[in-house]
Amino acid sequence: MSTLQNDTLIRALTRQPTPYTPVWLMRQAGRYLPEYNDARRRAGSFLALCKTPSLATEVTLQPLERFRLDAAILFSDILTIPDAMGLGLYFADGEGPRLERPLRDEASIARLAVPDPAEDLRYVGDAVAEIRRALAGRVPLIGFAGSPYTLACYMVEGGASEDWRTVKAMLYKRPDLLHRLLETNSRAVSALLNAQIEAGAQVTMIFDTWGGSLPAAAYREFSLAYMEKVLSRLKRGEGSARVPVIVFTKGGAPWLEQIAAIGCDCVGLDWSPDLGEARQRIGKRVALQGNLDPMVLLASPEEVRRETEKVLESYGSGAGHVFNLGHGVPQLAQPENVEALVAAVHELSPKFHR
Ligand code: 1CP
Repeated sequence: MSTLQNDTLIRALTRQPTPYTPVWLMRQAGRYLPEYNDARRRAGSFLALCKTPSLATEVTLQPLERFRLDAAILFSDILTIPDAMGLGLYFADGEGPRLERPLRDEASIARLAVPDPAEDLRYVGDAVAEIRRALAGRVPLIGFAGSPYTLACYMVEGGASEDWRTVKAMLYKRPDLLHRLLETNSRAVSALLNAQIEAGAQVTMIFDTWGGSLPAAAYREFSLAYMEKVLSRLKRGEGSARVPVIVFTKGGAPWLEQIAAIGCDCVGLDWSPDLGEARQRIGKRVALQGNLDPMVLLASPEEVRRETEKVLESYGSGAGHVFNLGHGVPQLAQPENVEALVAAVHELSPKFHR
């Protein structure tokens, strides 16, 4: 960690003072960048990008060449775990991810094994190591995985869903089966995150994209409890080498206090809560990441700057804020708007750190 030229992200995540608010963006590498689409074409597919460490490295660095971002995030996907479990991940053109063999019965869930990150997911650790070398200490590298529940959503449903009816039906009809799957997933997630940390990831983030689709009690039992298990198994290191952990539940605003209590360093917020109110609720215990509405990136640079300032003002003065969107960069975002966002955070935030 001492080799980092820019450690503002690490400092903000541990609520130490910084000269300005660090900024990175979920999905900062992706289809809104022409150079990403070019690399994807060369690779042949999205999965080939993920599975070829030199290409994953190239794509991870693309947004950093354009914008003054304060972090890199590993180019990969949460669905590499179900892929390594043999569920047959593929991407139909123009559609989201699909699994050939979704889990629908007791036997397939009982058969499921935790993938060995050194074997089936070796390309992930290799990409982390190669990205660290290429970054040469410019900014920290964030590793990530999906939450056990969010992975279960795709694994049971077989793909994206409006209402997640199949996994929720299992939750009510066969909670024992879902618990069994979540236990397997939590072991797979902690093993993959530990492998990323070992390979050089300096921050870890858990994406709980679909936990927010559950009622409060079910969220605690089926999503939050398993993220807590993941955190308890992480080899986070100590002192200046300690790896901070960010937990992001989309739609998790009603449960911020409970999320802040599972042992994470930072809670990621989607665009819905007022950042100042979230800070009042949990800002004494954890750092906060967020929470500009991604759709602001479909407006003009002036509007992006104005909305960015509102988010900074809402958090107010002091340490503990990592600027981000409330969810990923939309595919139709103009790169000049992303540029305006990053520039605005660097220009407008120092006054909140004096
Ligand atoms: O090129 C393409 O067509 C693929 C588009 C794409 C990209 C760029 C997918 C397919 N995944 C990714 C990369 C990705 N996925 C990153 C890279 C790092 C970054 O720059 O941020 C990360 C962190 C993810 C994580 C991810 N994948 C999540 C959690 C975060 C979120 O967006 O909520 C989820 C739910 C996925 C599944 C997934 N993979 C891809 C898509 C389009 C989806 C979402 C499917 C759905 O709508 O349910």
